[in-house]
Amino acid sequence: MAEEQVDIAIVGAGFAGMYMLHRARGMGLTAVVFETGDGVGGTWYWNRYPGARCDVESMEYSYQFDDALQQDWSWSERYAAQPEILRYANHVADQFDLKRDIRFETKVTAAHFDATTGRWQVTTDQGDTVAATHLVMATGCLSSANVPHFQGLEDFAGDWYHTGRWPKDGVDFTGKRVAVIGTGSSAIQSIPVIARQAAHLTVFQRTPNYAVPAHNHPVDPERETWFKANYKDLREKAKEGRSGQLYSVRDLPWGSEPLEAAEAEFAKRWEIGGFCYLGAYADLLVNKEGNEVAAEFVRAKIRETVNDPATADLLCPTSVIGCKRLCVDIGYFETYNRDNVSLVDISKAPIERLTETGLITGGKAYDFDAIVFATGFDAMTGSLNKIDIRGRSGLPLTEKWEAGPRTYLGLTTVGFPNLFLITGPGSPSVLTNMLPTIEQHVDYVSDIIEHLRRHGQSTIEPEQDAEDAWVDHVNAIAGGTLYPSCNSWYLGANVPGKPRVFMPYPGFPAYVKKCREIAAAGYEGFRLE
Ligand code: N01
Repeated sequence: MAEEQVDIAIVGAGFAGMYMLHRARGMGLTAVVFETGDGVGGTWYWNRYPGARCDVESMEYSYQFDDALQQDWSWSERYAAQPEILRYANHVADQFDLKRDIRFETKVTAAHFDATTGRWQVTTDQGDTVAATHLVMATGCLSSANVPHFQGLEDFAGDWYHTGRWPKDGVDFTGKRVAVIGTGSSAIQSIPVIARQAAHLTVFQRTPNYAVPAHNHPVDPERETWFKANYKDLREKAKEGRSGQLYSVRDLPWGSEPLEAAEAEFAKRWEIGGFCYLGAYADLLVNKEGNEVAAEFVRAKIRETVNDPATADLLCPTSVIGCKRLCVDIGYFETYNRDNVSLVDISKAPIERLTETGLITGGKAYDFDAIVFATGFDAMTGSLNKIDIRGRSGLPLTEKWEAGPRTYLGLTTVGFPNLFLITGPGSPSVLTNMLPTIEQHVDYVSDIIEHLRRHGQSTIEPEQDAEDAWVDHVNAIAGGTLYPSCNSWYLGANVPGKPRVFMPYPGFPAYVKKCREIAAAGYEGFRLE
C-alpha cells in the first residue's frame, strides 16, 4: 500500500491542534491530527478533576479567529468550569467539521525527519505511518502528568488519581478518607470540592501557595452584550497586556505612591479578584520590596480567614508572589476551617513511601481509601520528550535538549526542519492567556507555510546564531525578574533531574512585535530552502 502523505501532521487536538487544522484546510492543504484521547479539548479533556476551572475570564478565554463563533457562544460564569470549556471545544470542532480529520485514541510514538525526501515520517501506536511536509506539535504545555515515583505506589490497595488524568465518569469520594498531595492550582481548586464530599480529607503540603479570590459569578447579560459589541477592540487591547489579557496593569513602578496608597490598591484588587492583583504596580515581578508588600497582604488575608493560627502559619507562603503562577481560588483557605480537613506539612519530612493502606511521612503512617496526586506536570517539554522525535542525521530532540530546551522564538529548533512547536519553550505560552497565544503561533506558522509555497521553497529551519541569541535573550529577560527565585515548574524544578531553565518568555506584546519584525525582514534568522 502506498504510504499516506499529507502536507501537515498535527499532534494534539486541543485548542492549538484544532485551530491549526482549520488554518491548514483554509490554505488548501491536507492535514491529519493525532490525538491520544477519544475527544477534542486537550488540557480540558484530561483535567476533569473536581473544581477544575479556568483562571482566565471566560469572555477572553475563547477563539477570536471567527467573529460569528465568538458572537454565538455564551459563557455562563466569569470563570468557566471544565465541563463548559470542553463543551465549547466540541462546539468549535463540530461547527468547523474538524473531527473527520482527527484520529482519536492514536498516540504518536515517533517522528523522524527523512533528509532524502525532506519529509517527516510520523508513526503511531495504531500502526499509522504518515509522511508529512510539516510537523506541528500542538501537544500542550501542561499535558504530561507528573506522578512522583513514590516507593510502594503499587502496594497501595485504595484508588489513586492524578488531577491531570481524571476518570471521565468522575469519582465519588462520599464517606471516604482522602489524601491530596500537592498545593498548586489543581489542588487549590479541587480541595474545597473534595472536602465537601469526603469523610475526611488530609492535604499534604510541601510548599504553600498564594491564591487570590476568583469572586466567581454568573456572567452579567449586560456585560456580555457590551463585550460582544466591542469584541474586536477588546481583543486588540488585550494583546497590549503583558499576559494577553484585559485585566489592568498600572503603568506605575513600585515606590511611586505611599505605602497606604499601595495597600489600598491591593485591597481594591483583592475585591475585584483574579490575576489583576499583580497588576497593582508594573514591576511587582522585578521589585523585591514591592513584591514583599503584595505578598504580606495575602498572608494577612490567610491569617484572617483560617481559624487555627498554626494551620494559617503553615499555609502562608514565604516565596515571591507570582514566582509560581498565581492561583485563583474559590473558598480554598476557608476549607481548612472544616472539621473534616487537616493539613500535614511535608516540607521537612517528605513522603517516605506509600503502603497498602496509605502513606508514611515523618515516621507517621496515615491511612486512606483514596489518594489524589495534584502533583502537576512535566511542563512544556514533557510531552515532546515522550515522542521519539529525530531531526537531521537522526539527532534525537531529547539529546539536543539534554541541558534544557533550545528554540528560536519557542517555535522552531535547529536541526529539525519544518518542525513547529505551538507555544513551545521560549515563547510566552504559560505566562499568558493561552487562547490568543495559540492563535498568534498558529497564524505565524500558517504565514510561514504560505511564504514557503509562494516562493517555491520546501523547508524552514532556524540558523544556529539566531537560536543561540534567542535562548540568551530569554534567559536575560527572565534573569532580570524574580521568576528564577523559587522552585517552579516554569524552571522544571518540580521534576527531579530536569535541567533548571526558565522556559516561558515573559512579555506577550514584545514577543509579538519581535515575530512581526522577523517576518517583515524575510524571516530573519531562518534558513529557507
Ligand atoms: O501543579 P503545580 P498544578 N511530594 O506544579 C507538589 C495550570 N493550571 O497541577 O511546590 C510532595 O503547580 C508541589 O510541591 P512544590 C496552572 O498554570 C491551570 O497544581 O513543588 N508534593 C505542588 O504543591 C498551574 O500553575 C488551571 O514543593 C509534591 C504541587 O504538587 C499549572 O497548571 C488549573 C511532589 C504541584 O503543583 C500546574 O498546576 C489548574 C512530591 N514528590 C492548573 N511533587 C487553570 O485555572 C509535586 N508536589 C487554567
